[in-house]
Amino acid sequence: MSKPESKTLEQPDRQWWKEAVVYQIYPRSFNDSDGDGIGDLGGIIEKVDYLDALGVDAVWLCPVYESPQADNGYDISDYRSIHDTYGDLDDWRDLLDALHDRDIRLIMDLVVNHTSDEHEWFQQSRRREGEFEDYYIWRDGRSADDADYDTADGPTDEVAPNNWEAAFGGPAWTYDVERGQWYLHLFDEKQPDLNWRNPTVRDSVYEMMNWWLSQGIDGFRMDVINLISKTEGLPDGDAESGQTGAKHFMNGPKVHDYLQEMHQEVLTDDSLLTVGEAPGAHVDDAQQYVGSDGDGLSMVFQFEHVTFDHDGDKWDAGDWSLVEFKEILSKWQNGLADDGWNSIYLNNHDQPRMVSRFGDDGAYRTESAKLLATLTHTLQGTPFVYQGEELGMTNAEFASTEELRDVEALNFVEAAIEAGDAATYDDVRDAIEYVGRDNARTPMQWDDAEHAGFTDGEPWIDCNSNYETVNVARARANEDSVWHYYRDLIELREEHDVLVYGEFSLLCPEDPAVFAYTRTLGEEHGLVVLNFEPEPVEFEVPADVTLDGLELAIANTEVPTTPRPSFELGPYEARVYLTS
Ligand code: TEU
Repeated sequence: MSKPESKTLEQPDRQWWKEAVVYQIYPRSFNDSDGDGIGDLGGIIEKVDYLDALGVDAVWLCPVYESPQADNGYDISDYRSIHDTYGDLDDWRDLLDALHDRDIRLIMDLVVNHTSDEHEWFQQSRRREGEFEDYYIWRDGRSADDADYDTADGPTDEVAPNNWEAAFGGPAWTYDVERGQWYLHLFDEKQPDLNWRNPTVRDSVYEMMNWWLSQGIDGFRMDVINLISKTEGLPDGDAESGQTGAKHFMNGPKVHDYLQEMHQEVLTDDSLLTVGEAPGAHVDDAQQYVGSDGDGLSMVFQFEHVTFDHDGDKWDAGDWSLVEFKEILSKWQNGLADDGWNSIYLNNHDQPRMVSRFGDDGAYRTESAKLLATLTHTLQGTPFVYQGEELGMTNAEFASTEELRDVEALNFVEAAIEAGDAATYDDVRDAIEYVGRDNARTPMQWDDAEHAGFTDGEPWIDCNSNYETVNVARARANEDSVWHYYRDLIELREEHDVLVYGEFSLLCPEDPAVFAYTRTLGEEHGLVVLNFEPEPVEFEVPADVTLDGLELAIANTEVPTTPRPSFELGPYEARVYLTS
């Protein structure tokens, strides 16, 4: 099993994971090899040459571990075995070898803020068996008289220990009759939070991580890793916007201690790519997670640029401005420029399809998909390509709740109707179709055969109805497709250090339509100009930006090869000029 030679070059701050483009695979929806309608490891192995042709350097594989699938695998019941629908450990090793044979690294998803309630640890904990008694966060209930909130479940005249809310709706506590106490779950009730204050829990996690490293993986994506430390005493949260209690579990008091210990116990090899998913993290938090004197993570997934229009509730998303979008991304570019590193993404398995969210999935689907790809591949940071975005896959239609699969969406619809905020599903359908997570989980579209070539069986979730025109086979046959544009961007980034290591500088911050910036690395310069509007706009290059030596490197339409001091940009037009 050959492991790709590290591309670390002579300069000390170079790392393969800074120069890499990472491809995210949501296994359930990627490719089904055995006809059960659910993607699997065999299906991924069938597509490794596809990944190689696209030119990606690493794969982030979402969870394939044993799980009851309450949250599609983010509820793990055995960290060291493979969910049988996906295959087994031999299949997993075959995938690892197939990727490594093509110099593609494998990053596994690490979900250790919580486990499944079907994990043996939780079963032993609820029975108060030995060391497992304190593996999770158990508390007695609170007298209803002492609380200004109600909790429907649990013993009469008792409410949950505090007023925290779960991310998927409802209280963050569930009463367990067997143990006679409440347990904390920041997500679904089938995802009990581990007690990270317990050193035995931490040791068990590190032992498991080291085992996976011994299998030959190249790093971890760490699920909600900034939630693992909760405020001592678990005090009530304020009724601030968003998830009640968040300030007591996001970037908590001991999170850096735990991550530094994890680094010491598991992650001392800095050729590993470690990316911490950090909902609610700001730049100053990230500087502690990734900085040279921080916790040792390579990078984090921040959420500001995908939640800034939520207005406290993701289902209210939609009213956003390019000026604010630019301000946020620039803040992160500059905030981690000197010490640390950015991940760059616009969608994933939790976010809607980027061309629908930030572009135009109608008349200008191709142009705007290429525009957004130009942004993600020319900002400073590691681009993460989510399966299907390289085709310009779009959000889907969900005509009824029967077509939904995601626990978050299903809970939202039920709660909205129960609370009287919606009379029927139709009253929340627009919100579901704009930001629901199922948009990203419709099957990968391989060709125009039935079920988009994803499965010979009945897919676990309907395919997007546009698969006959939006699919890999059609895209690879068309030199002008989004797919070829991604391949060209990946190649361009590989050939030009300025796109990886160059300093970012935003131009025209107040321009409501154009996102423009320069990249500078010694004598190498780059100018990126992106029109985020469906109409033509005039762009004036600021006088202090040198155009000397700049040649067109890539564009999503026919444009002059040398930049002029001012020019018109067509609808969703993207241009990248570089010094040769
Ligand atoms: O997501 C954490 C997280 O913040 C998301 O729940 C996000 O806020 C929400 O989905 C937006 O609608 C991670 C995983 O990526 C997600 O798939 C899991 O459901 C979640 O953690 C629990 O493990």
